[in-house]
Amino acid sequence: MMLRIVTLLIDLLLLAQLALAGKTHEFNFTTGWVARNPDGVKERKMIGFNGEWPIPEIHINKGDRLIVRLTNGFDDLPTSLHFHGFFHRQADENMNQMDGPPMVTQCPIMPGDTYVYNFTVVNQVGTYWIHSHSGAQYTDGMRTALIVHDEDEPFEYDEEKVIQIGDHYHKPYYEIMDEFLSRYNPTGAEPIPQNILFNNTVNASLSFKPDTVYLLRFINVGNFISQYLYMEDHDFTIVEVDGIYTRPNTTSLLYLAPGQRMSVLVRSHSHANKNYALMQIMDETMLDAVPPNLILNRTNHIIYNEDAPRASEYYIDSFSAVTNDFFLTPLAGKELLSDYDYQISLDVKMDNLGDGKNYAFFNNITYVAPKVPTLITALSAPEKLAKNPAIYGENVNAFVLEHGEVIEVVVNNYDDGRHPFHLHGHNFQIVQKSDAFDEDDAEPVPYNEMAPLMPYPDIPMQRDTVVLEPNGHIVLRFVADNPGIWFFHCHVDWHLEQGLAAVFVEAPLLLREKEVLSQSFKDVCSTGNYTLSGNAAGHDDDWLNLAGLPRQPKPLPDGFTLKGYIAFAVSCIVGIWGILTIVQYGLSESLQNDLDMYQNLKKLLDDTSGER
Ligand SMILES: *[C@@H]1O[C@H](CO)[C@@H](O)[C@H](O)[C@H]1NC(C)=O
Ligand SMILES: *[C@@H]1O[C@H](CO)[C@@H](O)[C@H](O)[C@H]1NC(C)=O
Ligand SMILES: *[C@@H]1O[C@H](CO)[C@@H](O)[C@H](O)[C@H]1NC(C)=O
Ligand SMILES: *[C@@H]1O[C@H](CO)[C@@H](O)[C@H](O)[C@H]1NC(C)=O
Ligand SMILES: *[C@@H]1O[C@H](CO)[C@@H](O)[C@H](O)[C@H]1NC(C)=O
Ligand SMILES: *[C@@H]1O[C@H](CO)[C@@H](O)[C@H](O)[C@H]1NC(C)=O
Ligand SMILES: *[C@@H]1O[C@H](CO)[C@@H](O)[C@H](O)[C@H]1NC(C)=O
Ligand SMILES: *[C@@H]1O[C@H](CO)[C@@H](O)[C@H](O)[C@H]1NC(C)=O
Ligand SMILES: [Cu+2]
Repeated sequence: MMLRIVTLLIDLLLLAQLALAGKTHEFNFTTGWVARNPDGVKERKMIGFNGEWPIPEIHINKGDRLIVRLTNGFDDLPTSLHFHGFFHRQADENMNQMDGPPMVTQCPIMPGDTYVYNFTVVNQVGTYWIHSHSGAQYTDGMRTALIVHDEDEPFEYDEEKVIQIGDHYHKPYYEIMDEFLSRYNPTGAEPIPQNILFNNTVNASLSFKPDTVYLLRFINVGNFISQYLYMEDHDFTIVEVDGIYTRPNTTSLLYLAPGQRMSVLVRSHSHANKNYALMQIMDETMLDAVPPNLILNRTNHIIYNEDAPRASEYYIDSFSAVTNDFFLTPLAGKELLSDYDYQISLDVKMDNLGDGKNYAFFNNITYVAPKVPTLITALSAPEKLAKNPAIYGENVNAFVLEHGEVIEVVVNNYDDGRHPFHLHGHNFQIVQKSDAFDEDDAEPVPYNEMAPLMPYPDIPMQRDTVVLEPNGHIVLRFVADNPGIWFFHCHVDWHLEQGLAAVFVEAPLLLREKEVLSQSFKDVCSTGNYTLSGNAAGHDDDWLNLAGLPRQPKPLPDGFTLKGYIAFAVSCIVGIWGILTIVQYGLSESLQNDLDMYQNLKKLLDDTSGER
């Protein structure tokens, strides 16, 4: 007995010490629109905090507490904030409610209301970022870097620079979304950005001193397009990827998809009197069509000597030397999780539903937010039902994970687009990662457990965002050691809006023991009229009654394919306007790639239907 009390006291002392060790960083942020001209081409409104944009970077140390009071300063939009890459796992309690995605782990923050994000960063270091998880708000600037410094960094450098890269649109996200998720865009062609930014500007320069080692932390904070990065006459030594230290790997060419981070060491030249180019180039294969006026690359400037001319753009022959993250090795050397206890297999498809809009699917289900945040459902359900996927609603793609299981997630791409998949609350081992199958008429190549395409790595790479290649597959493994409701989704924000998401309900019974909802959480739900108890359809009398559950639209009628739909839409117009010849000409071209055709079709439909 005595001994137990003594150990308990020692534990308490240790806990108190831990709590004292960290500093608290407090921020009060109010969202709002601010006029800016990031690319020098067009002034537009961006989403800033406290009237400021770009939003200042946040730097903290391992073990510190972060308190962000996020006030919704919009007139008419809900909001929320995600701490990308954080596990929210604390020694004594769970902090799933700090993760950010609305209707998954919290209620949306309504205009005028404030939600308090408050958690310590335990055992995580490196390069992270924060961004809105509502609508596509981060596309419009509601994002910034969050760096967790580590006293025991396993590499040395003289200076650090954080660089956010991303795509940039001239219209606000909600206007783009209306046009994108519309029956007038039946192929689901993604909105084409007008530009790419380098740390929220263009033609940027970084000053370099001779004989200096720089740590450059790159973060792709964009919505859609991945980017290549390379520097004239300098190499990059990769040392960290998504918060995971890696064995140093030297390369000349990086690739970052939205959500991904890479930190590299760059040693500057000794006798440098000239300046060099740091290039960023769009992965144009992600675009359905490349408009002639689109600038696919940007030259940024490494300045050794202010008096010397700036470098002009620097060409490379091909992108084939790009670092493949599958072959990187985490420094910690965690071995392959041998075999799995539970396998989740997800087939990615894009297709139209009966409303003519183009959606994205996992296993034929497109994510439709429930009426009650999934975390609330997990915490409020009768204990015997908390593990029943039915109560979470069929349109959230809920998978219930048992505590301690090795989970294998197989994602097969039946689409010819690239999709960077991001898992909240964990990082995962990349066990398989196929190449792209993107030649004309390529067939999807799903994962075949009996004949994997590559040898399983002994020490697989770990990260939190990984690119699924066109028609290819990825296989990921992680241990379900972090009770919570964790979103798994494509980080192309347009694709998330199309429904490319699933929800992992991890160890709900343990979660209920360790997650205590804050007053702020409850207040925000109350302002939005969200219940604190209920299944996905809002019922807490009969938990298996899902009447009124938000569901995906009905499929297109049988035999109604995309082509059929377009032909149908077109023939209606033809009937009305008798412009058969123009339309036939249009149809004889490849529909998929003919933007003009779409513009015309859209205009015709706009003109003929009074609905819009
Ligand atoms: C942030 O807001 C809280 C609550 O309104 C207030 O107590 C605190 O002083 C504010 N902090 C800063 C840094 O403005
Ligand atoms: C960036 O550089 C390009 C090419 O030199 C130039 O046309 C453009 O005006 C510059 N934009 C800004 C905002 O400096
Ligand atoms: C943040 O959380 C800590 C630990 O639960 C608590 O002591 C503190 O009062 C909280 N701060 C705010 C502003 O909610
Ligand atoms: C990038 O932008 C942030 C925020 O405006 C700024 O604090 C930082 O110094 C910039 N980084 C570089 C490398 O210029
Ligand atoms: C950059 O893009 C332009 C077209 O937008 C192209 O003419 C030029 O060759 C590209 N430069 C590099 C370095 O790829
Ligand atoms: C560096 O990465 C490449 C693939 O991008 C891989 O082939 C090589 O083995 C790696 N080298 C080391 C030392 O990790
Ligand atoms: C999706 O629907 C198709 C066609 O109805 C069917 O063949 C396929 O098995 C379904 N896939 C899954 C994973 O349910
Ligand atoms: C919540 O309900 C109240 C009373 O019915 C209503 O006045 C308010 O507009 C509702 N709020 C929201 C966000 O729907
Ligand atoms: Cu995607």
